[in-house]
Amino acid sequence: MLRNRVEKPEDLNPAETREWLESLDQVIDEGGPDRARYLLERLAHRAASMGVAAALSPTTPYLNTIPPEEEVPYPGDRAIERRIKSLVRWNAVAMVVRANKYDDGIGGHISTFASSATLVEVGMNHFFRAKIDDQPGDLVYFQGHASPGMYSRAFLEGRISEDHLKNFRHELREHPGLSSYPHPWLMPDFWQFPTVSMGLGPINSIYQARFMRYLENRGLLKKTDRKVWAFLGDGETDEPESLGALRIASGESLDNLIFVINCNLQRLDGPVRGNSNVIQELEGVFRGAGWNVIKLIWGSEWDRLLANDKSGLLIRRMHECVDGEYQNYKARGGAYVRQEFFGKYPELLELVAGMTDDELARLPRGGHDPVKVYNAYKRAFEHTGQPTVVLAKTVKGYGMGEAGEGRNTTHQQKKMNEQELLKLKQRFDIPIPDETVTTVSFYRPADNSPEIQYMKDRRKALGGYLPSRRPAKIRMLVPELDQFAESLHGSQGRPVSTTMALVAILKTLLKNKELGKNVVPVIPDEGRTFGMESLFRQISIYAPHGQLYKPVDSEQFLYYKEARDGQILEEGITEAGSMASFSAAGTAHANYGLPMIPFFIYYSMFGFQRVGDQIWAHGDSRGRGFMVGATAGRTTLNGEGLQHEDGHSHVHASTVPNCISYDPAYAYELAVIVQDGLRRMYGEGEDVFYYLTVCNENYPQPSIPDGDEVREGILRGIYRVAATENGPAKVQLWGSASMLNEALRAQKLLWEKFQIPADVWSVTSYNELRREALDCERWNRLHPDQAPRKPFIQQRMEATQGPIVAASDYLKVLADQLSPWLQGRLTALGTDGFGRSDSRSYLRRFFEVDAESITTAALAQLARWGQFDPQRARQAYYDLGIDPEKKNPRLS
Ligand SMILES: Cc1ncc(C[n+]2csc(CCOP(=O)(O)OP(=O)(O)O)c2C)c(N)n1
Ligand SMILES: [Mg+2]
Repeated sequence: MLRNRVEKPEDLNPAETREWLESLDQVIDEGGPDRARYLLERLAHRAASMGVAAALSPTTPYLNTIPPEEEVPYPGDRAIERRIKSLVRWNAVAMVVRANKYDDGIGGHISTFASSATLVEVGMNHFFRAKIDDQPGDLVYFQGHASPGMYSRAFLEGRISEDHLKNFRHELREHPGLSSYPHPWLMPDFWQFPTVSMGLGPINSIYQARFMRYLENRGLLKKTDRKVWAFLGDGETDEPESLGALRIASGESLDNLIFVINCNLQRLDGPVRGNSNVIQELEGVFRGAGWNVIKLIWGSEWDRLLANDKSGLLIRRMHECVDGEYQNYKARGGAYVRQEFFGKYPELLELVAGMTDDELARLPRGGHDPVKVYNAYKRAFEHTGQPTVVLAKTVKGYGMGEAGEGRNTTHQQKKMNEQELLKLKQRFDIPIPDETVTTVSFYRPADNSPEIQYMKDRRKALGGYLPSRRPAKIRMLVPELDQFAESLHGSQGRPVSTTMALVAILKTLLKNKELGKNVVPVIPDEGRTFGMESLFRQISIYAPHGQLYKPVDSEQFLYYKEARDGQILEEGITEAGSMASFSAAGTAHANYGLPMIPFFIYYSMFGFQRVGDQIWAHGDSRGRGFMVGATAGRTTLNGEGLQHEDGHSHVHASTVPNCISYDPAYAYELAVIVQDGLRRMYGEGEDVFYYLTVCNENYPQPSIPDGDEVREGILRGIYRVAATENGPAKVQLWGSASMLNEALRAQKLLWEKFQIPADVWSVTSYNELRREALDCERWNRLHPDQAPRKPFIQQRMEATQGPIVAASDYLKVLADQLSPWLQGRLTALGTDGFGRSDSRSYLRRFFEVDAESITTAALAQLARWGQFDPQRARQAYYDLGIDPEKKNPRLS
């Protein structure tokens, strides 16, 4: 059955039913709704214990949650607010229509904001508070493609100019432009949250509300009644990210979170749930997940009809219709509504006999009725103990009439002709001259007009304008490098992995007086895998309700400790949730004025390729912090095989412009990188974030060689770790992370078996080397008359000789990125192909990145260069146990 309602069974004993209902009425009258709810719950329990399954439905009738008698009067001036809203509507439409008139196909959306204007305006005039004094205000996630509405309002508020509006989607011209969607990267003083990739707003807002509580519970932020509001599309709820984290919000009693779902019943191609009813479906989902649900379906004019309908048929008819039909009622006009909706029952036709077709067409939906919206928001705001969702029924393309109201094509409607625009003006009584309409001009009343004054006064009362991004200037005193002594001075022969080294660095930071409390470890259920369990006890796991049980390992010193002020965000198995926490923490300087330092430590395979879109959004958000891909490297994570062994995250990382990535081999490299990262992000306030891979292979960690050159090389991406002792090097061997050990072993093999001297280099970041080389090249291209700049990689390699063989645990393309600056010297070895379950030595042989493969590759290159006998080079494969005819790992 497609309909998501439970069909009502036949009433076998109406008199008995009536008695029960009357008793309930009496309870509500005498004891109030809470008492009634209590009794119903008791009844449901009793019924369940007697085998009456699912006695209560997850949905309530298709009516407004708040009955008219419980509504409070509207606190604002409705007439002036309507005029303001009409002006906002007009300029939003004009912006898109103009943009496409002068630049066909530039895009933009009209119909989405048309449907959500009242939802946004009521919030802007009465609820959304900006930062007041040092108190951060509400955080509002606006629906991304409703951006014209936000720009239009900002224009009326006097925050952006007419030039801005004219240059909507013209960001690159001489005048200031407006970005298509909310992008803090592009408009850093305006947008806070990049929401336009559907699903990211919802999940990020949940974790934002959670992080707000985390800061409060840890005593870092004063507790206030500030809220996180998130506007979602109903189609957007199909994204797994939208609904996948509802549990977090209810489980942690996030009554600081309010979702407003704009249920215009349509998405891009057509109806969201043509055959059923999206509001009922969402009600069931949210109620089941423990949220407070406020349905806002019918506008005030329906109250009278409902009150006058003694037959009960109106509610029945409301239930019978599916969303596809509701869409028709708005697209096809009043006569159609009379015939198809009310016409089903003579009693209902009678009910609306005194109404004109026009009045029937205009019977408003709840989301377009300011009184209803105000009441829903007020109740949501006051609700405690649970997050709230407001399910607001609206019309997509509201007011666009034949140009798009309720039409399947409306989402992409970007043009309206003069007649359609004039109708729009009439429809909303937009207070603008006709000429403004015909020329599709923008319109802003004078500063001292009642409309502008009202808008400004309301925003002033609510603390200022929104959206508005105001990052705190970050100038933290970051620890000097010598504070990481443990990492710098080697492990004295003890085998230690870079994961352990990272944990040691983290512990050092946690103890730091200046910034220890700002560190936010974020772990998706892999703490033990990475040897971090000692932190559980040391700094505790965040649990807003504390630890309500005696942990099973409580007898042990390092037990699983949860606490209300715990510092670790132990997320459970959700990389998406963890990434959302990482972003909330990494942007805390902008949203709360607090420079938090997140370390998101996870299985590297489940990072970039799993939550890449969120990482991209983190970059857009100008987020800071360290992402740490642990158990990295396709051949270094042995045993786990195809779906676990990451050999490409660094390639992904290279695509995010402000993500700085490193693949370090040694503990001291990590210390240098983390210290410099802290300096750049938290000392200097740079808008970058870091991606580090760490591995679980244990080997002795050397101490840092002397000299500034080493530190510089680590940070810029390459430095020499072992010069040959055996005469001038004929080959250059590059290794990264665990592969550096293979390169060192190859150096030995080359000398001992073939008397070829080689230098060995640690490449900490191919990505950074390439970026710098590209920057130089670009500068040279733009300045042909000046002495060319030399990329760092060329500076380092020009005085060396022989072929270069690079071995990494990642795709060959990672090293190949540097080929343009190496005059054909480079042979890249890497791990292209699906991983396998086996031990490291087999994996490295399979992918041809082990010492023997490096050695033979070097000999093969020397042979091609005429510096080594080709027959000997071929024989070397057999001598070193490699079958040159072995299968290609790329697709075997
Ligand atoms: C992840 C993702 N997929 C696809 C899109 C393209 N897209 C933009 S808006 C839209 C339809 C949105 O429908 P809905 O969420 O119901 O919002 P409405 O415009 O109806 O308010 C789509 C498919 C996107 N922005 N993000
Ligand atoms: Mg929609």
